[in-house]
Amino acid sequence: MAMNNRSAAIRAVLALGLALGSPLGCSRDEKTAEARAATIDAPRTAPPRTGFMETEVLPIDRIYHSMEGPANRIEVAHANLQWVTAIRAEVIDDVTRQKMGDEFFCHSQLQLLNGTRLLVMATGADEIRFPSGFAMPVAEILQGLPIDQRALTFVGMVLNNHEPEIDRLTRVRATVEFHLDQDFGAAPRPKKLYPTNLTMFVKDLKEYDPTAVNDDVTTHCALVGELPLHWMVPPGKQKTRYRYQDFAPEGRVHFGWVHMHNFGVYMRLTDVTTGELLWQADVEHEAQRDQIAKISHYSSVEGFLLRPDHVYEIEALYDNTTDHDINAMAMMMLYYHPRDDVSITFPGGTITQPAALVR
Ligand SMILES: [Cu+2]
Repeated sequence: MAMNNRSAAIRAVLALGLALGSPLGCSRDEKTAEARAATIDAPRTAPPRTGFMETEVLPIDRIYHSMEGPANRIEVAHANLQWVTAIRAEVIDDVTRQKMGDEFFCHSQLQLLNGTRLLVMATGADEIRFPSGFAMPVAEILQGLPIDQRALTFVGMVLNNHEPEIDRLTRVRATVEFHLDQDFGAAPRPKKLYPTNLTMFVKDLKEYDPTAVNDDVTTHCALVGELPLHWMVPPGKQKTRYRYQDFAPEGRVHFGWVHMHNFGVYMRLTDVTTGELLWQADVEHEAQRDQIAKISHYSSVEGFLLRPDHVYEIEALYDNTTDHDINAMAMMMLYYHPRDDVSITFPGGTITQPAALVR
């Protein structure tokens, strides 16, 4: 995901809304003692605060395919993002301020200066909403970094696959939902979620060795750029797989989504050590044109276990129903709660590397 450099003009546009809920208080009602006891243990459910952030203007005046569109990065204020529970991104028309179609949205993210993408949204997955009782401690993650690294940026990229005769000024806007720590009073805090990602890597077709081929999987692909994470799919079906181990501390995954391009069918995650299929994201396409409508996500209070001593495998299926090559990616974003509620920070600059543990 190549981006513009960090904008020299730092523009903090995070507007902080006020909590809408009434303060938590005691009410003299008819509840039984038992019901009251249950209420005391429940986490506070006051509605979250909301904030907004927007890129600079991004003109769309021709076809831009995935990863090719205009993009912009701004710095956002992060001190109040103490417990982020949801974020949603959309492309808006800068003149009318109205939301445009999802087909103009490529991706958007909240990112650290070292490149770590904390919260990412992309085509077909424009909203992250953690299950109840979970949140990302964004401000705390920033506090765990060296002082010159404590900046949070917001990136948005637009695209246009369908309208060659277009001329519009757009922006990517995100709405973030969060709580201040003080909002919880004496109540328990949410369980902390941290990001990790599993990217599909392929081998360059130039080094193809037919003796090492597994017949149900494509191991070598024509690369789009230098990196083996963006490749071409010839007409027909193509399945790729990649294995990971020790990519995150032990914990449980409670939210996940995947990024695929048009003609993606599914991406799935298997615990090879136990043989268990942990989850599968299915891609829905629009009926009338080549456009992802929606990609299913994973969200669970129960979650599934990640262990550093287990081997995990991602598998992606594409079905290119056109008569020409198309380009592809497959990336799985997972949000996990570390065992023993340890705090995680990301000094290393990439979230595919094991993160540093801070107790
Ligand atoms: Cu992509």
